[in-house]
Amino acid sequence: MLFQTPPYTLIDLSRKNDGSQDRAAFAKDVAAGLSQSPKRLSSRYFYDANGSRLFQQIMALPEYYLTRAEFSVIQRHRSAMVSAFAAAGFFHLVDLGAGDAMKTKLLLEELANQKKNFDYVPMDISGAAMRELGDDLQQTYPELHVQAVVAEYITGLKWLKQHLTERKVVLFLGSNLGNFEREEGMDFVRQIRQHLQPGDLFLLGVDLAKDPETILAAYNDPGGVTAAFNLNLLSRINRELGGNFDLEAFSHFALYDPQLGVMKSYLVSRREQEVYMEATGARYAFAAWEAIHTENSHKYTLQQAAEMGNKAGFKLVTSYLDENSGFADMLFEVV
Ligand code: AVJ
Repeated sequence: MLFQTPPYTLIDLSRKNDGSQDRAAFAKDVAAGLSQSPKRLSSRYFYDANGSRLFQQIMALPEYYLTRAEFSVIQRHRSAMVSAFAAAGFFHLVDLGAGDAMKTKLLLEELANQKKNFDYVPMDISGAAMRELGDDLQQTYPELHVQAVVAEYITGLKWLKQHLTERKVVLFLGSNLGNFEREEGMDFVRQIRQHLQPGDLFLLGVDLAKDPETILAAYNDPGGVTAAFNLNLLSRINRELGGNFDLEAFSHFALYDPQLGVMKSYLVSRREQEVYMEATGARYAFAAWEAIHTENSHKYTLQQAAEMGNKAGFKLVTSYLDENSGFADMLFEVV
């Protein structure tokens, strides 16, 4: 579907209907995850309206260094980034999981100042986010050509390959790769490569391995915002699937494995209990202190991330770092 709202275009490739398909898929995933041992729920379900608001609050926490670190990477290096992006003339700036594009706006500002020739293609699963961003950019940069795409990553990449023929610079910022398992992450970088052409660029935001205490604190804030974010998954199941989770009977627990470089989050059942879900008409039993795994946030070394890019068919151009060398935006070129 295509809505022309000059000068920005909204391309909606999301599964529409009445949302019942999405609800059924959600119910199926939750039922499977709660029936298996060990129990798990996917972090992709964190982001309903409430979860997105809580994630915004996380980004503002002093402990959650990632957002500020990447902001600083871009602030320090945006002039060089923009020169690299525009080295071969016109390009499509593609922003995977753009959200409110808080960090990308620094690049847009620099691109506008340097009068570079490009258009902007933000992609996100949230239609609301893309409409807000489109309206917002229309105000700030009335001259900028924006094509906002509402889609899941792979659908968006396919659309890109089919519809945009000129040079592309793809951004995948915010350590969003971290939620994938190592193998899945590798696979995803390969997918990105397969939807690009030689000469195209890929900028990957990577949270680097660092002091385990620093990492742990970012996912275990004393004010309990991260706990609320994690527990929202259970509230969402209550709201959308007719669950009867008692939120008082579960606690957020986070741990970092410094050898695997992975931050893991859990919801721990504080007592033996049963939870009922209307959507499946089934009950799910929890032993006392049984945990549900809800999220992985993988951390990489520069070497690991470079190797991943190389294996996928990219060549590392350069790594832009923040002042503490804790976060990298790594620029890859398709070979
Ligand atoms: C949005 C996936 C980058 O893993 O750091 C923040 C999500 N989870 N606190 C991350 C998150 C708990 C975040 N990402």
